[in-house]
Amino acid sequence: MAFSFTRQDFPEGFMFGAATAAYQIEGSKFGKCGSSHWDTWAATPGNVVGADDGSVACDHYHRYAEDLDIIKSGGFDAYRFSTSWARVMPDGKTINQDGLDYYDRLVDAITERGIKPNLTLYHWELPSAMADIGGWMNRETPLRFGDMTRAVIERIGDRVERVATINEPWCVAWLSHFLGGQAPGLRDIRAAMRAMHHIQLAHGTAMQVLRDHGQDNLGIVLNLGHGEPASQNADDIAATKTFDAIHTRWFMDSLFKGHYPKDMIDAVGQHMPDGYENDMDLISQPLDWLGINYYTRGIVKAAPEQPWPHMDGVEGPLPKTQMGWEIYPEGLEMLLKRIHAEYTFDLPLMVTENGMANDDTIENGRCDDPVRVKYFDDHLQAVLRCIADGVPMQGYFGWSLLDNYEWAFGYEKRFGLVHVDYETQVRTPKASFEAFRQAISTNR
Ligand code: GCO
Repeated sequence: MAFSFTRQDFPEGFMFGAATAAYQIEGSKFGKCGSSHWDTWAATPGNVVGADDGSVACDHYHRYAEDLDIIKSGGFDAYRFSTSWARVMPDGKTINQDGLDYYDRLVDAITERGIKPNLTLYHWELPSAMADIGGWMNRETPLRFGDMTRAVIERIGDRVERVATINEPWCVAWLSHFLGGQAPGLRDIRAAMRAMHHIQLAHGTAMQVLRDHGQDNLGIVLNLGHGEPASQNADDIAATKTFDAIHTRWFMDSLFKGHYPKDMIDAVGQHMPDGYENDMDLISQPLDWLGINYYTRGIVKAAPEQPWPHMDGVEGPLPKTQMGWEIYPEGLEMLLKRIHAEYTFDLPLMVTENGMANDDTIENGRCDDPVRVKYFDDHLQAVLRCIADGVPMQGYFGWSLLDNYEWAFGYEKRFGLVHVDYETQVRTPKASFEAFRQAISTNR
């Protein structure tokens, strides 16, 4: 099972990487890591499949050298990882030296293998101590995130290739405070709007700390929504515009135009924190690149009988992954071309996450995942079409290096290029990993 492309089909210097996140793979019970809001949310019955948490996960805390050897064996250029705030500052403000020591060892081990460390500062690992004061509903939290940023970048900033401030602010704020799908599991428009601003303020605050520290390769990672109307009737088209405001324009307008979208402020601006307008310059300071996470499209229909946003999702007809997400590579192409044309222009773009969950099994020591090989091939062909159209694509990261803790779905959804037996922690590279190795480890 091979891809239809090789590294030679991509521009010189295009980066192929594998991505993970701290809480999903490290093992939060190791290394004096503190409690996070994921530990407590998972402990509450009904929130997470099997009430699973990240206390052990893939034991990357102890097995990172083996995992980095796997990345190297695949010919990948880069490793995207995150630093857990709960590990660096268990009480939200006091440095845990064991935590910084771990990330120091990790970055050295990455660079020793000739791999580029791509750091994400926040991938949802909020210390319980910060949750205690209201988490992203409280303006204090983004300000304290600046302190965590400073602690991390002072320790490993000299060796990382690039830094992303926040992973998926839409998930941090909307999914977690309006839809209730992730920790802290709130379903409240006022909580959501305050979090939607404060997570952007956290980005701006961290950017300032990073620039003051001389960092010059900075970005943010967004899971923008590619929404399509369920029909061409006016209500569905209007609902899709609202979907677009919540999933895409809220972030892109604030980051690149210095204001939030008027239609959303008109609808729910009364729930915004006082004085938010004063933060917009900090939020919209220049980036060096933008990361886009893409998995599938959203199909939107009007729900006028419901309160704002007056919309519902619709299940689409296309083949789906283990998550129930449609496989739709065309959406990636449309999203990247739109972002390039409307917002980013010459700013380098990266696909910082793309991949699929599949009910992978080991048969005779092998893990064949032809559906994932085709998924990656089709989405990387979409990236090639964007490049051919002049979109400055700088890299692509497969999600994920390892099967791991898939948040509210626990460990039953397998996204890895590498299969993990959670009983034995044995890693087995899948056919999709081998397809990458064949395609990208070829010397130019
Ligand atoms: C995300 C997160 C990842 C998920 C992956 C699959 O994009 O939601 O960055 O942590 O595990 O996307 O849902």
